[in-house]
Amino acid sequence: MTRLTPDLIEGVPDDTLDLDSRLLKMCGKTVKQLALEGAGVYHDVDFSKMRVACVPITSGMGIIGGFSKSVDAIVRRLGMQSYVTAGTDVNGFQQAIRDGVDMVMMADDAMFVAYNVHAARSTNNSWGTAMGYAVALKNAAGGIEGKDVLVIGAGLVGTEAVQILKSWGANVSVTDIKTEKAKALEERFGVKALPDVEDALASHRYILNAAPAIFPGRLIQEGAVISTPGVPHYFDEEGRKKAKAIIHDPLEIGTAMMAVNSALFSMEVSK
Ligand code: PYL
Repeated sequence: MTRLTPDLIEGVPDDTLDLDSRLLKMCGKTVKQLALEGAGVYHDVDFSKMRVACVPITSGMGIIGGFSKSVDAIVRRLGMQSYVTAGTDVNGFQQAIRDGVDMVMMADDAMFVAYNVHAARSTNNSWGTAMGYAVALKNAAGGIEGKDVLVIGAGLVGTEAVQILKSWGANVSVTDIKTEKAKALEERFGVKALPDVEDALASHRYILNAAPAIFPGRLIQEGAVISTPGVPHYFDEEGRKKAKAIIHDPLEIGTAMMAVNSALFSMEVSK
């Protein structure tokens, strides 16, 4: 998973991306509605009683400036109560537990989890990002069953996305510059591995791009629907003109998906 940098997430706390209005235009849903749908819930849920602590983690490459503040803001936009602990690492985790929170959110260089204290269960960001962007793609495409869908990137997010899209009845192909990684998913999940990334992209209308790659507009189909959590994120003018929708944000959709899914572990909600 590509490591975020402060400049990529600086707009998240104040939602300068205005993500909901962009998603409503492309998918007809808000971030919260997409996250609820990813958790199998098709009605609104009041999360105002959910208390969340975001714990900064200093291990490995350390704190990313603005990361905990961004997670805190995303969770608040879902209607949950949230704060960033004064302490970091185990100290911060202990503070959260002593405060009696319902959920702890924290990330090291390899894993970002939403841990539900009552259910003693967590949801991670790889699944959350894959699910969130798959739900966005399904809505922007007006349904995905029976449609040809390409997943670019056979990493942690792509591997989850392949399974999710296949479970919805899409005809899933997967491609990766490391062809053996795509082949491994073909063997594991019965999807189709395509050896050439550029050919694969040029021959698909519905795409979930989970790779840290930038693609020239000449490869984008007219009317393409591209759900793309990958960072760095960039599409040239030709690509932006040809695509019907390009769904992207640096952190919010994946974080909202994992927070909603984990919160629901300990809530009685009709599905
Ligand atoms: C979770 C993000 C989504 C994309 N890449 C992932 C990433 O950058 N992970 C590293 C997160 C480190 C956070 C740091 C802190 O500030 O607590 N340990």
